Amino acid sequence: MINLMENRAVGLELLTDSSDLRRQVELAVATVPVIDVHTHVFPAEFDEMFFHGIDDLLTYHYLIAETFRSTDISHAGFWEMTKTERADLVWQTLFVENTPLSEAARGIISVLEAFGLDPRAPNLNEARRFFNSRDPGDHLDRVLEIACVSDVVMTNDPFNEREAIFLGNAGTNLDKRFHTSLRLDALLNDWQKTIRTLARGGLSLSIELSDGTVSGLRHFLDTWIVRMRPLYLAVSLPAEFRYPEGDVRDRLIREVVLPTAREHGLALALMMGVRRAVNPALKAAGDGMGRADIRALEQICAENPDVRFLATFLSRENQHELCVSARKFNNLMPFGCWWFLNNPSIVSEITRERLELLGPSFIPQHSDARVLEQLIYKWSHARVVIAASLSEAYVQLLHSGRAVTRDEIVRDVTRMFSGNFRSWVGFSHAS
Ligand code: RAT
Ligand code: ZN
Repeated sequence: MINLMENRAVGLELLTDSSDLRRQVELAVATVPVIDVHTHVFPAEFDEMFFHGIDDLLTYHYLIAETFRSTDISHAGFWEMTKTERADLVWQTLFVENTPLSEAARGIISVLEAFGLDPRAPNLNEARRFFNSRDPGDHLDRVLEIACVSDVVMTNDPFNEREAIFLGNAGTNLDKRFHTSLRLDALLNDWQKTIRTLARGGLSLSIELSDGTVSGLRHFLDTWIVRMRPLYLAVSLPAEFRYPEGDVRDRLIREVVLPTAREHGLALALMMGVRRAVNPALKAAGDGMGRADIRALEQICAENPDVRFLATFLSRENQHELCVSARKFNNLMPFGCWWFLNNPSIVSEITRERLELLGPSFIPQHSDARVLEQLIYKWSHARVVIAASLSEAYVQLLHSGRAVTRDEIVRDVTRMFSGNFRSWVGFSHAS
């Protein structure tokens, strides 16, 4: 009882010494659980989509792109190899023959370190033995515990015939820590192919979007929303995306996606600035990026004040304008430092920029993890940078004359790590 009272009193004390302040910020950022709002991680029930262990970690597309920069192997030769052979090649190239200096390579070191595995091992024997010996359930618990992640939002595509089977089967019996988001890329970026996919499932649609097609698509989404219970709808959009545009995508957004979001009270995540298949020979590692048009996002936000938008941009050049747009539209929530931005130098810059323009009213990071254990490094690396950026903001505040307490720090971090997302998508603690 006395301890509890003392603890409460400590939480209310003003932190007037900048080293104490930094320590408290580091502690809060390291220990407040985070909701990972955008990942490609799946639980074991998703079978072949459940990626985990050293071979999946090393054959991550970020590392494949880097491997091609330091070896002479042809693209064709690489894709002919088995996953085990590819993992061996990546290890040999990036970790044995070279120093793993890049962010994605250092991530592997952080994961090995978390499990006490040798980061200088000459081969993958020890790591393979270790990951193969783990009980899947215990391992998942341990990974989430080390990463201090309370909830994981998957990326779920009901337009993908294989995934739809798992999604249909998983229903509402999923591990309670995993949540769905409904991805609309197939609909909005690959309309002609998607028509053919849906036709195989018995849905006959017209390419020029007749009224019947619009209602057929609305019904398709309604059905999947009931089945999947997604926390939000999401789409990635090319750097060239313009709005209004007068093309099929524009009509699909206006007539299918936005009315669906509105009717179900779902937020729509817009992930802008990707350029798919810049180098198709690299397959999943071949996408690039470009500067997107912030005016498209502003127009969507202005036309739909009753819909909440989550937004992230892939280009560094769009980050400042995203902050400014969020100041103009309170139905816009910036989130994460996406993909090629997820490097400490850029995360630091973006986080500081967001704190300066938006205070705590944004979601600092998502992991985009594809392989379970990546949650460990993506979050430990992000936390270091977020803590430093946040400390800097509190120290500046202190110098201006306003000290904060430990409880206030925890309140702010909790808001950024889970509260903003919870209130944005209406995700309560109980669900
Ligand atoms: O970060 C990634 O792994 C990318 O390949 C994409 O998945 C991107 O995050 C996306 O969601 O489109
Ligand atoms: Zn992603």
